[in-house]
Amino acid sequence: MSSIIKTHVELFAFQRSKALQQYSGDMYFFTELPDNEFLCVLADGLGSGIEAHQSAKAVIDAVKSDPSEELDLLMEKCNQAVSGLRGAAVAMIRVNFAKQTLTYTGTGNIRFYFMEVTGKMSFPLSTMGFLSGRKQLFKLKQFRYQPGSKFLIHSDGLKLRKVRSYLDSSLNALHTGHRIERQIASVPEDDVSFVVGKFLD
Ligand SMILES: [Mn+2]
Repeated sequence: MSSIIKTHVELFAFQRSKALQQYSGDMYFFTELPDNEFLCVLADGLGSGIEAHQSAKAVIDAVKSDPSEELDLLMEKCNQAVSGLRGAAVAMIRVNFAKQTLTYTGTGNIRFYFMEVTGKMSFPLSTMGFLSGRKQLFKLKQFRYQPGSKFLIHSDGLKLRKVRSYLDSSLNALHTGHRIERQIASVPEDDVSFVVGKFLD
């Protein structure tokens, strides 16, 4: 569990392993980039335990090696990185704070929700399948955000009903994250991770 307040976006991130195992098959990573940008990635290695962890780590390591790369090229790098491993579902967002844009891409069973201050919620579907080293096309979806807009990105270990009710409140990211966290079993049946963000003025 961690909470980070950055200049332009407030974040809350949470992770708990299946059966509280030592190795999580989920991994997330976020970083600020030059040019007033921000990148957030969530990877869910197939299965659980150390082999799933290795796939997720390969994805995150690929991202860390060149986080400024365009999202579709970054996905292809991740795709190559899991070749020979179990594979992974991956979703990533890049935010440009100057342009107030958020770009999303994803493949496999990771969910992404974007909530505007007007109450309009978008949940672009990720590409079917998962990263396995096989050639894929990655679709990008871009949104404009405003201060107060929120996003949620989570692995399939989180079973969240009425997602809207968590994102359309005026709560900050920390309290929104705590509300979501309360829905997670103390000993989960799958690796669980999520990142919630709220854009600031
Ligand atoms: Mn999973």
